[in-house]
Amino acid sequence: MITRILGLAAVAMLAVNASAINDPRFDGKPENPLPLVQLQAPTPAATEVETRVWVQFATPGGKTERDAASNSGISIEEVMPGKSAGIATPEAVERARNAGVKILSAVTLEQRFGSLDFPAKDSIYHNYERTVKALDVIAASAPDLVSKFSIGKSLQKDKDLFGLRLTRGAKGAEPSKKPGIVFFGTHHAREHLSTEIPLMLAKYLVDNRNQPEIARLLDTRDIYIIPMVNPDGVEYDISDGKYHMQRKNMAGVDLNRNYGYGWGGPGASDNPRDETYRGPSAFSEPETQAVKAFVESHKNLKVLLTYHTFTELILYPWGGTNNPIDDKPAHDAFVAMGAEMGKMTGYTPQQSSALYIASGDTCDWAYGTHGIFAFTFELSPSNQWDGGFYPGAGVIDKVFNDNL
Ligand code: 0X9
Ligand code: ZN
Repeated sequence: MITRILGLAAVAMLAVNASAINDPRFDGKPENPLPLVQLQAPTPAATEVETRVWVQFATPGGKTERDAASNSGISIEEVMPGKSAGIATPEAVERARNAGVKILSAVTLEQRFGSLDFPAKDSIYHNYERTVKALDVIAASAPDLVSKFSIGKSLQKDKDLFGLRLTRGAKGAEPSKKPGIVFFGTHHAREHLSTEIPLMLAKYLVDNRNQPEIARLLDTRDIYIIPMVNPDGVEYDISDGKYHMQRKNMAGVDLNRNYGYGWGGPGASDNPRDETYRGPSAFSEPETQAVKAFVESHKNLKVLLTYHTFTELILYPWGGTNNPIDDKPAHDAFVAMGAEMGKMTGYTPQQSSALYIASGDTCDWAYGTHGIFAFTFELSPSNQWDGGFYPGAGVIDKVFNDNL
């Protein structure tokens, strides 16, 4: 059923950007102005049909419209002056429109991203099997420093959520007395770069273990690296030689709305069809349950970093409320750490909710429940035109060095 055909004027809003020419996904051809899609409502018989759209909306009030879009179930992926864009079901677009958000354009994912074929040169990215092998190789290369462990199984039960523990003088995953840090990758399936960066970090630490600064870190810190929290989603995203733009786990839950602090609040949908579906209850998913159990059993964790893509941001709590953290020393520590890491990376530090309000994310829970200094890193690229979720293999080394 056609619910609405968007106004033609919106076509003009989609200017061709020259940088798209350099984007491997566009086969060297600049992007043509995009047609507007007819928004399809789902029919029960057509659940397999891809009806999600890439939607652009106006943000004359900035965060006001971003929050309204987030509250309507749009997963916001790109924030620009005066407008933002993301992925949404047709119903979420309609809800946003009804909430007063001006929709500038909506095109099918295929129209926006092409056929999503997995480019041969992206085969350097790690799927689940290659990730596990890489962890094995790193662990075997330094048995005195590295232990591989599992925090639990994914929803589809056949995949362990593996991680590496790097420290001198302790084995397995049992916490030590040293202050701990944990790095997570790929809560969101399509954000493949967020697997690569923590994986490369593990290898870098091992390869450079004799450099004085690294040796000091391995001596005095307990470092946990869990590069793929949502392996079922990752495997689905790259199945059949195509990208599927998968965000959620295979139960259709946005794992970054499923954490237990402020769960059910704003910016997280209660509609299972939406990109930002929070799940039936807090920690309903095996993947978030595994993270919870890991964090709860590692009281030495002081810092958590969770990698996402994209837009080159460093985000800290709160995400579920616009209020800043009450505890002034903690707030100031977040600001100082964000500023320092911003200088290192070139990324912009800010409170999560300043981007858009969203409840149930990893960091609100890690800090709110456990007092851990928790940051979401939105890796490169800085915008959709430079590749979005699928920026190609060529960016990996630079992004790693930026984040080192
Ligand atoms: O929306 C998210 O889950 C994260 N962005 S992403 O594009 N990778 O999906 C950002 C989470 C930051 N937290 C809040 N804004 N609350
Ligand atoms: Zn993400």
